[in-house]
Amino acid sequence: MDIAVEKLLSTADKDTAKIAEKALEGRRISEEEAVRLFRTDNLTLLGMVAEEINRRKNGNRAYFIVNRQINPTNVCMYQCDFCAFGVTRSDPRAYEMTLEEILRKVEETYRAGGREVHIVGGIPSHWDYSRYVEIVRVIKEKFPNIVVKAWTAVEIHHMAKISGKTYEEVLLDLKEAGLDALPGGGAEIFSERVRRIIAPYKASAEEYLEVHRTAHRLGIPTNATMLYGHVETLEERVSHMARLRELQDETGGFQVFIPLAYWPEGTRLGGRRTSSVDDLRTIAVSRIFLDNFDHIKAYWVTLGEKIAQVALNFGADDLDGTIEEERIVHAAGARSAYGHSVERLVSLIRKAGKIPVERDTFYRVVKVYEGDVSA
Ligand code: V47
Ligand code: SF4
Repeated sequence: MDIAVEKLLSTADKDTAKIAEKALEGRRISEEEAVRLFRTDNLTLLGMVAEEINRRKNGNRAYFIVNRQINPTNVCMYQCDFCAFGVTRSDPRAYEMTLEEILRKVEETYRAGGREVHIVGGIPSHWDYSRYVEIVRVIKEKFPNIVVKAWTAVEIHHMAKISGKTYEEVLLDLKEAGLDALPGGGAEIFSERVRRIIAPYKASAEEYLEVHRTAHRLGIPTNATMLYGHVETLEERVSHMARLRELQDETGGFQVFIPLAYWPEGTRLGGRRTSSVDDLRTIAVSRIFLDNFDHIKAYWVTLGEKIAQVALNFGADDLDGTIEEERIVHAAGARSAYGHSVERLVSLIRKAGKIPVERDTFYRVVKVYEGDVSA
């Protein structure tokens, strides 16, 4: 064990030290212990324990990907109260991209050395099933080397509803068209109580988990998210992570966990931004609790670049990617850039004291940026 961690453990309160030692011995902590970690005032110890666990999994490396987010439309029938991105069709801000517009964006990404397009959007009531499948098919036909990470579990659930197909049939259609992976969006918080307040109309927790379970069975890897910092309790955060940990035990199909800090501007739900301390606690507790997840993402869009750098020393090992054009969280007031160059991401990671590693969607190494950590 790191000497600094050992020293901190000897000065920490007994309760926190006991849970920390258990985690450092590689034993799984309970939901109740995770809540106690959330409540500890010893943020330094929490961060050091999470980082020690991260280093055992990922060494001194931190990952990023050259990718692009494409949101084909912001028209959405669900109107979740925490979301400032989804609008009605008659809203002056409403847009829908044509297939040609989408392809132009993929081409730009491809020419810039991009490896992944991450496609999610609103859910318009007038789109038919074939449109979702066609978007994937056309991209893959023109750019077979680009990984298509597309459609959240909420979108898959919606496709099943409008087509009368099962999740398995929908996912097989998409896979045949060229789908490679599912992003983690739409999870929000699994608690029924919270879902009724913030997102009463879209897919339930059970439906989200069943879509991911089915994808894993079909060999489609997926990501998992948690939107925190609105009306949920710490117990509800931990219970959310527990359901993901349980499914991961069953399938092993999740690649990464992504805590998403809530941004309130322009939303019906309103409220306040999360504090940086809460952001770092959430990263650290998730790293400690989710012992069967290899990666924790410090999503620079919601955290901001500086806290994302600190998070890389609080248990996270991935920054996401260049993104190019983030719209969902920026609609709710995020102050981070819309996208970053590779040089900027490499510099952010180096200045956080880590070795930058460009990865693909599946965490295979593309390029290791050895060299001066202070550059
Ligand atoms: O599901 C919506 C969130 C998600 C707000 O899988 C908000 O690699 C903060 O899931 N404040 C979509 N967040 C984004 C997402 C994602 C992002 C990056 C990588 C991956 C991945 C997935 O954005 C939604 C929702 O949870 N969101 N509104 C808001 N006001
Ligand atoms: Fe629509 Fe997704 Fe926004 Fe909910 S979070 S309103 S489903 S775009």
